[in-house]
Amino acid sequence: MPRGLLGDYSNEPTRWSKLMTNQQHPFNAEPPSFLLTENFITTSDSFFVRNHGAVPALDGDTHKVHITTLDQREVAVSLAELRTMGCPVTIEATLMCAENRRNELKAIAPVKGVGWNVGAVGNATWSGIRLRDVLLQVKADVDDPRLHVEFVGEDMCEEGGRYTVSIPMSKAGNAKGDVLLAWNMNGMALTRDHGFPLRLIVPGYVAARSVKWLKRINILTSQSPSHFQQQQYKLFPQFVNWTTIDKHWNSIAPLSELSIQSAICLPADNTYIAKGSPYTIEGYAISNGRRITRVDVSLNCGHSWQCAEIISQDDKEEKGYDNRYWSWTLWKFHIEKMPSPCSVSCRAWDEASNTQPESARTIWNLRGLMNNAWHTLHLSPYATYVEPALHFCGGVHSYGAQPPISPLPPQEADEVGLPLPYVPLRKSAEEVRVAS
Ligand SMILES: Nc1nc2c(c(=O)[nH]1)N[C@H]1C(S)=C(S)[C@@H](COP(=O)(O)O)O[C@H]1N2
Ligand SMILES: [Mo]
Repeated sequence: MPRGLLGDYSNEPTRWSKLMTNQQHPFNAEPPSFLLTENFITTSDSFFVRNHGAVPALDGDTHKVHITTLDQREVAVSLAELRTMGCPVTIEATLMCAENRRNELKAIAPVKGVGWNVGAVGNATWSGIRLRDVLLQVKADVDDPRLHVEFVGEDMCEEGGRYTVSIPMSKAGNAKGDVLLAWNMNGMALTRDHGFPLRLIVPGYVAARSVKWLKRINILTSQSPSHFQQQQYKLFPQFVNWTTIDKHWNSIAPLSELSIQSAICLPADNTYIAKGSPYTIEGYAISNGRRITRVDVSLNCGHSWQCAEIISQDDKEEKGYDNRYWSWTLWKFHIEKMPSPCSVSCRAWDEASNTQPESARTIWNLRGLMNNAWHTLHLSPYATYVEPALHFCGGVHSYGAQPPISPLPPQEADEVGLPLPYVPLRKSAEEVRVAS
């Protein structure tokens, strides 16, 4: 089989050994959580990788992007030509996969797909030109909110066909949408895993829309009909299962903007911290471009909260009242005397006073997407525990692809009065008091 075709993984790039592999083929990996908060800008090597097929081997000198307009004109532009189609810009933006924190949903009831801890997120600088400039050059009507722009990657995906999605023109052609055709990540040419030689960056949207190895741009009058737009990244209600899903594909909107999210990166879950010792908890928070105004931390399952300290936030540019805080916010919370064993929870707030739901159980969905529940860790009373991140560095852990398994059928769910098998995630105040 020639290289780079479906199922042929013989020409994958070399990867950083500390990435934790969630799936080998196609490659899906995230950094150990404690590395995420080390830097405001995530290094390209430690940035999570979410691939749907083998990584294409492309030549930046000969690569062309094909643009098809509404009236079916097609232009093929080389990367050198593309660079002259607009002013070069650099933005800082966080990419977060809609599958981030899927493992917590898997722990509640089976979910189809690769498992992720809290690391399917990273913040980088991206340099390129604005998509709007290119759309204007090909005379697309950037002010027509009914239009959509479709993007096709070079990669052949295991799901079938090339990776293809779309975004609405109201984002693609918006001067303040900051959608980029990017060739650099953190000041260097994109690495192969992150889309060399050209990728789309759609800040504030689920990272599934930031198409890598960009091959085609098509102006459409409706959303892309592709599998990735119409099926893979949809948030279904809890009662939808794999038997009934066919009735629901059309009524559910594809994911677009991110919701508000925060997670604890340090310590890892189940870490042992000696009772009474000082400890500084760290984590990230991100919303869909809205500024994070506050992060709360609770040591008693949400019975009371304190405010974390913001350590870095995207404030270098004058943002005014535009919701363009595309980068994550990093925060820390110092505890003088750790009441170990205990639990630690976090939740973020943004400028629109959006905050996160209390429990992952209430937002479980069969694809395991968009888990933004309070992030709660349990700190172990035992000193023998090995931090999983260290334990698994470079190794493959066992969250491989899962067969489709249905949650409780709706009628059974009704009988128990709950949408899902009940897993008590919260301890009562009394249990917490007794344990500490
Ligand atoms: N061509 C192509 N683009 C793609 C993907 C892909 O598999 N192929 N995966 C998408 C998904 S689901 C995510 S989360 C991001 C991941 O970007 P990264 O691997 O650079 O972190 O790329 C998106 N763009
Ligand atoms: Mo994703």
